[in-house]
Amino acid sequence: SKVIFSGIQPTGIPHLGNYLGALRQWVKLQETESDDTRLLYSLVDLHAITVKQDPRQLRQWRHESLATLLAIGLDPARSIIFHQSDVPAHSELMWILSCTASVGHLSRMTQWKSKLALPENAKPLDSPLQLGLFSYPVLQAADILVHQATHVPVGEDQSQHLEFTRSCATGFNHLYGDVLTEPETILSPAKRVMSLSKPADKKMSKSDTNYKSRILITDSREEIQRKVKTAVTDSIDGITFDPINRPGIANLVTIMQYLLEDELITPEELVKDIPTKSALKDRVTDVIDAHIEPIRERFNKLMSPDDRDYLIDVAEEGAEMAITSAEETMKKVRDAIGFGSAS
Ligand code: AQP
Repeated sequence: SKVIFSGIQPTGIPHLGNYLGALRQWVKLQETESDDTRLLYSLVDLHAITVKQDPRQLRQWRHESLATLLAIGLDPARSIIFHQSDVPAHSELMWILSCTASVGHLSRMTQWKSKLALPENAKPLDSPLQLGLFSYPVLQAADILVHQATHVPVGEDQSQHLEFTRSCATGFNHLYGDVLTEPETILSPAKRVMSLSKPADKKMSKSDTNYKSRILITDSREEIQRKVKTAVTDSIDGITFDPINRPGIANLVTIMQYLLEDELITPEELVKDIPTKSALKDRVTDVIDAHIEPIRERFNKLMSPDDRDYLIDVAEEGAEMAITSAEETMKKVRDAIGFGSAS
């Protein structure tokens, strides 16, 4: 049967890129998948520490990130929602996979290079690189394979890692027999939402030092308005949809289109009656605000002291179910390798 797994780093409140590229898809799968599909969504805190974190801040982010997952509509009665570090099997399988994973393949991954702002052709030994930042795709492979996921909904930036995950599964199966499942990638239509300050070449990102480059899914109307107002556009008169020559305008229009989710309206039609940049920005602000207002309200309620214990219970129950799911796989893995007594 089907198993869907995905994760998000608890490194701040998710932005519209995370939401449109991944999180909204998670909620939709909850609505469209039949009851026998297992859904697992993880707050991948072990990934968060590949860069320096302040422990108090990380604890706060873990709590807030769980609240955002519930605020967007994930239902703990349907989906297994858990903190990755509560399920030690993820780390155990990572070690096992790293005994067969290829360093050559890992060094072709582009994400550690972009986190260190290195050129694409940089090699691990040329850089001040921590082992964890280099090898975290192996942990990501373990996250997915430990639950025998068949499908993984992610944004386009993760496609390369999914390819690597499949190679980890084949590498293991080649040595030890057919134990691990090769997962398929599910890309949402909003593959890559761009930064509001560098729309031509940077994706919207949590770690961008310019907080105005991203809209958080809990931002107030005023914050949305302020950020959209300062979004970089161009000096061409009027509004046209032209992603190559007008990336700033195109990014705002596609954000609006993804949020409206009306397949019958093309971006060209959307901009047809909008005369000026300021009119476009007003319209975009309205659309974003209308969409995230209920999320923001549920988030604020979940963050109140009254709901603290509820969130702790959700995390505990999620961890328990995720441990059971992971153990089903780990029994087979340990058995295939020769650990434990023969069954
Ligand atoms: N700009 C984006 N457009 C579409 N999808 C995106 N995702 C991230 N940015 C965009 C998708 O969101 C999911 C969770 O992301 P994550 O927090 O685990 O990792 P990330 O890609 O590292 O997110 P950020 O915001 O860019 O964080 P930093 O700045 O730390 O790198 C993933 O499915 C991702 O594809």
